[in-house]
Amino acid sequence: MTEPDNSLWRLKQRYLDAVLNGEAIQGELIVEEGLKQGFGMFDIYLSILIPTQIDVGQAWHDGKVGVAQEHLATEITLEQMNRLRSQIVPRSKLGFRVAVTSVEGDPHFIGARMVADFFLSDGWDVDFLGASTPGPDLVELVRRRNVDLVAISTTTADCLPRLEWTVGSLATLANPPKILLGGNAAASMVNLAVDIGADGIALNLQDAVLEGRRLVGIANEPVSLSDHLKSLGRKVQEIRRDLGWNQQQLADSADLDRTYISAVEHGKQNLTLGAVVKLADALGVELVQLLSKSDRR
Ligand code: B12
Repeated sequence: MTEPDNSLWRLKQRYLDAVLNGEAIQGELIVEEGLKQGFGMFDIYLSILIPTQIDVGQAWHDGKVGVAQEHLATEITLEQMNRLRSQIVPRSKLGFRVAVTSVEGDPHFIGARMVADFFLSDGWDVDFLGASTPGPDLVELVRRRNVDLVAISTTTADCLPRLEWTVGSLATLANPPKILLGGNAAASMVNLAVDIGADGIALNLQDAVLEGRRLVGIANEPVSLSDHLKSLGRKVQEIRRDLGWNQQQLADSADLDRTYISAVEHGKQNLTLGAVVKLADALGVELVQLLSKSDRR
């Protein structure tokens, strides 16, 4: 597949090289460059940090990089996440508390940390507990802090028995929280949530927050104009990439300026209806597909 002017993709490739070479400062500069280009924290998580972690994991799995190199790369990414998190400006407080952790026995916590960051930015009070919280301690904390939602990440399948125990124990609390599952092992088992008595499962960061909201009953909050524009921008970019087009090709086809397309894709352009129609026509999709609230196509 061609990856023409896709600047995020290029940043990701450079970031991957940097972390694999252990160049922390270079990694930071690339993230900084992304921010200067107008990408937000979420673009950087979704299009740079996550794909990099997956590629690092693959390289490790294939024996191309050693454990120490993987650890170094992962630490650089955690450092960038810490930096990006410090810049989060949460939406107004929702008044709901979520506790996020990986299941007992599971040392993977980067996915859980990202989920926690998405909740933070959505206005939740977030208790991030890190990796491998012992089940009984988690239950006690949830009881004591009146947690509304517990989000548990499970990456390796051998932790599933402990996940089941934890979910079962949380359900016995006098004021039981809603329980949301996620992570590689959870995601590979379609009926897992139902089977073990959890309330929901989500496969990615955006759906984690949507599902969390739905579970505690705040799913139907009005979406701000800025969120609509970001969502529309993401869809335009996704469909354009699927077509293998660069921004100039889309601009030509829609009879719009390339800088306009760039602003749209970054969620920074308050489009006229006429421009949305032109974009939908050029991309060959129905208008409603660009305007619907869901990120899924
Ligand atoms: C970094 C890493 C580690 C680090 C973890 C460091 C840390 N602080 O987290 C360390 C070195 C500790 C580690 C250890 C091991 N690892 Co490891 N690790 C990885 C690696 C390279 C990256 C993980 C990562 O950060 N991914 C990026 C995040 C963002 O992705 P994610 O976790 O999937 O999260 C996304 C979604 O799943 C979802 N999500 C995640 N959590 C949640 C939670 C909720 C509630 C929701 C809604 C959504 C959600 O949102 C995220 C964004 O989309 C992966 C490779 C890979 N492909 O992922 C292997 C990988 C996960 N590890 C693997 C393995 C096998 C291990 C070990 C067992 C290896 C060993 N033989 O020792 C050990 C575990 C030992 C143990 N005690 O159990 C396998 C897992 C295979 C499997 N499914 O069983 C992988 C896939 C590598 C591979 N290809 O074989 N690992």
